[in-house]
Amino acid sequence: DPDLPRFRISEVRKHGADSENPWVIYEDKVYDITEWIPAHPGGQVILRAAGGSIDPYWNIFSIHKNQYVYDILAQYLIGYIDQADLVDGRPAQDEIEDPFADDPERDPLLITKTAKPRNAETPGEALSSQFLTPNELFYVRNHMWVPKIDEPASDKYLLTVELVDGTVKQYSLQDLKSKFPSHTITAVLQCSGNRRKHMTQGSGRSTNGLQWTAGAISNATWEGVLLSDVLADAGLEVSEALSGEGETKHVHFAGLEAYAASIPIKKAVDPQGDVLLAYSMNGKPLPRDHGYPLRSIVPGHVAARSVKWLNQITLSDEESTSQWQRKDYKCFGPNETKVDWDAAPAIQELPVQSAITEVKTGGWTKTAKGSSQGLGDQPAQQVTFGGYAYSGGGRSIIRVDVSTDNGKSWAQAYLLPDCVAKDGSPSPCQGHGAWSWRRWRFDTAVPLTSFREAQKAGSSEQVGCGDGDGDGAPTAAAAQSENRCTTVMVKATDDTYNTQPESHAATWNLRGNLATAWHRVQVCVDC
Ligand code: MTE
Ligand code: MO
Repeated sequence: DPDLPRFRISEVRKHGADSENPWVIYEDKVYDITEWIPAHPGGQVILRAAGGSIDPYWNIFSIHKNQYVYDILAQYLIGYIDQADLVDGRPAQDEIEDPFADDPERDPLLITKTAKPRNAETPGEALSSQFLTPNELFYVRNHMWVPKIDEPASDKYLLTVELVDGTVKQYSLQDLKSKFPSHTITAVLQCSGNRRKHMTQGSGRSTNGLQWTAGAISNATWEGVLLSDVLADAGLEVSEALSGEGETKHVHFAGLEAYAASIPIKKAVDPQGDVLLAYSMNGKPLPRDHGYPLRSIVPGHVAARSVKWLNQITLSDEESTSQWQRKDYKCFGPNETKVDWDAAPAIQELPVQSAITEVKTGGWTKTAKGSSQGLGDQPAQQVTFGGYAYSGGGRSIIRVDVSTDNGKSWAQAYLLPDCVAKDGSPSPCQGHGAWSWRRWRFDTAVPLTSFREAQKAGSSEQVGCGDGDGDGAPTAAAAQSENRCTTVMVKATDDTYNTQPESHAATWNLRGNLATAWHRVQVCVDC
């Protein structure tokens, strides 16, 4: 409609989130979205774009690239951007806001997968050198920008709790801290996509999602209040909920930037479940990247349920309708490439997992005469390796098996006593389940023949490594020649005797979720 008015961008800016009539720009058009806000499925989040261009937000929420969404927007058209503010028919680039402009600074040691939104994994060394991952090295998985909240969180930040009957109660951060006893647990968060890259490589099939290696997992101590205490205060009949009767079947968590997910009520009110509304991480206020000022922590479950920047809890008879609940975090058979999302349950408790995060080669030694490998008196390479093992649902790790000869023989790794009680029994560290990972180490001397055999693979070629002085260890000169490699691998078993699958091909799924096959790493020597 050419008769509609033209607006300068400076005029649109006055119609930001706090104004009576929020406007947005899409391409060269101006819309008054006042009436759309209450009806918008993402709720108030559309206000994030108010006073500016909606394009960069819609690039994040790809769901909007749909004709029906443009049709809705068309109803709110009020005019066009003034010619003076257009370059090639679009608002000048520097007038378009960067949704990520307020994101926090991050530690350069994190391994960045995508910068906007921020997705970064914990470096291998930091995964196993400490039991608790330092806050600044804890992996980051953001679907959108990091909401900006005044620090310290004022009473402007409110958590809203809504029961099935529509009753609403609100809590400031101060209310939560003063009304309810604090509770501390140590728990792993693991993304359902952890090790997705291993699945892609191991199966030789592509997967849809961030190609994480073994660092989309971290462990921290969380302090907060029990979700069940808050739900009881808000009016939920906890005993009824526990019995499985009653209308409340799911607890929805929504974050300030529109991310949302849910957990079954059973987990939420289980006295052994330890579900927290956490405000502290490793003794410090939650960092912005990890949900400041409040997040849910659902120990033993996939991290997608531990919702950051939590501002709304809704009790319901059904699961959250968000794509992160109904799609994305589900698995299917390796043959299923066109899937019925509704047919598969959402991932909640995680299966058993382990990974090798450090491998160090040391000096040369000899295998003992009559050693179990029957190789007595062979040159052998000292190798130390370590990593983590973890299982969901509070199940503890009972054993970690390692192989240094591509799975021909196995031995047991040493489990670090991070969570072991004084009487020697494996006890959960702070909490009612084994919510933390177990770190493990394995020191061994790998006979040279293991390296040779792995390399030989059927050929009769004999590879010489010795320098003739009788100890069999390769010299610097011999090391000039060729790399000889062997594959070391790890698998863990939890207290239900569930263990990891041998191959990624067996559990391949189009989203690359729950990549838990034996983790294999090549170790090479020069000889
Ligand atoms: N909560 C909000 N509000 N927004 C998000 O993007 N990502 C989820 C979960 N909670 C997410 C969220 C996913 S998929 C993961 S793996 C974890 O947060 C990551 O938590 P972290 O960044 O603290 O490691
Ligand atoms: Mo995730």
